[in-house]
Amino acid sequence: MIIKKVSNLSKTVLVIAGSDPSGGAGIQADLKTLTSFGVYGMTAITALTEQNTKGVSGIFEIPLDFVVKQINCCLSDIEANAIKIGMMHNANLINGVYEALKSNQIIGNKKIKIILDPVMVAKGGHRLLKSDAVNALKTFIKKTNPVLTPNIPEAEILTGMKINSFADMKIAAKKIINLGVSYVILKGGHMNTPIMSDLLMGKQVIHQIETKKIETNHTHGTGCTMASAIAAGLAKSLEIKEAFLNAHFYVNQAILRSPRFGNGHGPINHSFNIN
Ligand code: PXL
Repeated sequence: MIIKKVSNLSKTVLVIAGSDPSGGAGIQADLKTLTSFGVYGMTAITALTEQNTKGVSGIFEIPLDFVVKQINCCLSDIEANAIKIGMMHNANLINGVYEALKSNQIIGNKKIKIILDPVMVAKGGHRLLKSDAVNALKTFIKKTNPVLTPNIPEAEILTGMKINSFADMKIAAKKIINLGVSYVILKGGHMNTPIMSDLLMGKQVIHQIETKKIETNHTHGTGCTMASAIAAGLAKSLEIKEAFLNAHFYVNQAILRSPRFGNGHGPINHSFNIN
């Protein structure tokens, strides 16, 4: 006899991002995070990277038409409750992804949130976004009104200002709102202070979480993970503040419980909450 059980999976996220074969960042981190939040993940891969915990040594760009085919085949079959976007390495790809989201009626659809992690440089310094593509990314932001999740270096590039304090973070966040985002989540992990702060800002909300900085090398993929955790929360229709608090807690705990793999910047523990 076949016993049918009720599925505990009802919400879905389409991730458009690059692959990290070492499993800590990129698409691999995204899928692990979504799974641990009980959300079904689909992927459209923009690039394959050659990397491990010691750094990125190569990038193989997937041709735009095949990235678009991946987006179309997912969205024409399975509805997405949120779209999470990570590494988009050049202007042509950024523009093509916009057109694909538009033709699938994602743009302007209030029910489907877009979470954009403006990935620019990997931990070891390898560029994941070509320097001449920053303007295309800004145009993409203006046209898609995403929830944007920059870290400090990315926020500095997007705003043209230096960020050295919590007060600077607030000024930068306001400037980023003016780029057209619906909410900005500015991650403060790059600040050299014993207390770090993550900041959520929208036109009507502002919320700051302060935590003790964990001194560790094992933080590979924290950016991708944070953005996917927020996407999971928004796919489940949580309010942005609750999605932000849950995502911050998840990343913090996953760092504390890192498996200490590899010889460089090791991965975090995406499955600490699954047993
Ligand atoms: O964390 C930024 C990032 C995003 N996407 C891919 C990556 C990295 C960092 O290494 O490899 C594919």
